[in-house]
Amino acid sequence: MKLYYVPAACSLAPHIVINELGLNVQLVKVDYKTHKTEDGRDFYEISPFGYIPLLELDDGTLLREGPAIVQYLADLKPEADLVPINGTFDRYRLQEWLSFLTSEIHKGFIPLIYARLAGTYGTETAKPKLEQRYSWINEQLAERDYLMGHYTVADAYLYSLTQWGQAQWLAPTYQTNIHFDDLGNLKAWYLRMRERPAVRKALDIEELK
Ligand SMILES: N[C@@H](CCC(=O)N[C@@H](CS)C(=O)NCC(=O)O)C(=O)O
Repeated sequence: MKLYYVPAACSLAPHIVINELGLNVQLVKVDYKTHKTEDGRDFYEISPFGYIPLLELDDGTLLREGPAIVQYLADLKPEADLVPINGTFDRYRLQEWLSFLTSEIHKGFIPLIYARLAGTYGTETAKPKLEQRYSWINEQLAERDYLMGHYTVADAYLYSLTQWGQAQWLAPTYQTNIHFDDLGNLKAWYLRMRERPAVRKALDIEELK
C-alpha cells in the first residue's frame, strides 16, 4: 500500500494509524503547492481533487477521505482495537466523531488556512474548488441515478447542500455564489430527488419551495 501525504497536513492521521498498526505502507510525499509527487507525477492525475490523504492499495484501488482511510486501515488489524467492531453502537459513535471532526473542525480551519495562503478571505480559493467538486459529482451522475447507484442517505445529504447554490431549476435557500446551470446530470438528479415523497414532505414541513 501507499499513503500520499503532505507533511503536517491532515494525512498525519492515517500516518499515525499506520504506525500504530505497524503496517508496511510506502509513504509518498506530495508538494502542497505544485501538486507533484516526490517521484515527479502530477497528483491530479492520481486523484481528481489533488488533495491528500490518499491510500493506494496493492491492486491499485484508491481510497480517498481521511475518515474512510483511517477506518479501512484500522479494520485491517481489529486486534489493535483502534476502531470498534462494525455493526456495534460504538462504531456509529466513532463515525459520529469522525463526521464531526471532518465537517465541523477540519473544514472550519480550511477558510482560515486559505486566507493565510491566499492573502485574502478564503472565498476566491474555496469557490473554484467547490465548483470543481460539483462538476465531478455531475460526471458521476451521468452513469447512475443516485450517488451510490441506488438511493441512500448520501443523496439526502447532497440535496441539503445543493440548495445552497443557484440554478434556474433550483429552489435556492442561501443563494451563495455557486452556479449549477451547466450541470445537466445534477439537474436531472435534483429533479428526481424532488419527486420523492419523503423529500417533498420535508420541504413542505420546512416551508421550502
Ligand atoms: N475531504 C478530504 C479533505 C482533505 C484535505 O482537506 N486535505 C488538504 C490538506 S489537510 C489538502 O490536501 N489540500 C490541498 C488542496 O486542496 O489542494 C478528507 O477529509 O480527507
